Amino acid sequence: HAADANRTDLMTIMRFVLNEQSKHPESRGDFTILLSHIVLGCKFVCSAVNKAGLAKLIGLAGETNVQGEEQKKLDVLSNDVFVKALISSGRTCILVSEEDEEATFVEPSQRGRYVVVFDPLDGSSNIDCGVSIGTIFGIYMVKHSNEPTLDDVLQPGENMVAAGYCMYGSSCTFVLSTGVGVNGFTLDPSLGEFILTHPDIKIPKKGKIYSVNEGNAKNWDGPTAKYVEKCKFPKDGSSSKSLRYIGSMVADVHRTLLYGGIFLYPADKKSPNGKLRVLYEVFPMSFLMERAGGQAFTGKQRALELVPKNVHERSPIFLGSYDDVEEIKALYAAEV
Ligand code: AHM
Ligand code: MG
Repeated sequence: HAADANRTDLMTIMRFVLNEQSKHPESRGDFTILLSHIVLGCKFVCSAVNKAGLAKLIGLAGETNVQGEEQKKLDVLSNDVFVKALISSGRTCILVSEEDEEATFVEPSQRGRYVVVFDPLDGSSNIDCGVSIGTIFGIYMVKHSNEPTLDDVLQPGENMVAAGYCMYGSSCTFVLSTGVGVNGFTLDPSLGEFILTHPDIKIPKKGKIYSVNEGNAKNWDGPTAKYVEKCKFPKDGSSSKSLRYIGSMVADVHRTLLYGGIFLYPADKKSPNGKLRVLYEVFPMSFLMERAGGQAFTGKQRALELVPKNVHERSPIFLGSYDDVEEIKALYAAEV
């Protein structure tokens, strides 16, 4: 379908989620309210990210704000906004953020049924040069709502009820799965609304791109090294793959989801568990990949079956097109 420039029937993200919820008569609208607070956080971060370069230039010109304090760092600012938005939604009971050492337990008067794990601003090494960064989140339902404990957070990824990310790039894109299918929304800045632009995203079954930090190659394990060698020098007559690596997980995964291919953050000798965090990086992205028809593998098991033992645990991850992940699984299986 050609895009209709005069479209008058706008499917906003809130309308979309309300529609989905109306299919579940037992739903009380709590999820929609929670999501509206996450969306607000993303809009705030989007606007802050867009102004960041400017604020910096003004700072360089010798300006400080009225209190004479330095600008709050963007990742700290984003975290503050999300924590406050999530608590004030009245629908959360535990929050785990990459920025906070400990999980936050919401006090009983503001407590709800959802656990939210998130990385408020991932890819921070890319902030200062204006490269795409993003927010990643996953949502669980609390198991024992009267007395929430860490046990409610340390659940396998397959228990998530929803996951998504927002990418602050050349446009601001919000990708969400509430369990069935994956949908993408683009912020219309003049409306301040996310509009459905990528309905029912399906990742191509096989891709032509691999995405990995090859600077770590000397420390890779056998299967990872073999796989990447195969991407460059295929022996089965297929053409070699292209390499794309932004170093910003949201951007690398977003491209993988739309164009197909594989994203790897493998184990290496220096970091035996890789770099990426299970709860708020590996799980949400694995959840989206599976819902879009792809796969996510840790080198040992299906990523979503992992049971984390602590909130900031890391895991190696290989995710993307079904057939491409199948190949890396076969190489690990041949190892043992
Ligand atoms: P961060 O949470 O400190 O920003 O690190 C996470 C980022 C991911 O976005 C990205 O996939 C990865 O780090 C890149 O790591 P590397 O620079 O080692 O390739
Ligand atoms: Mg991160």
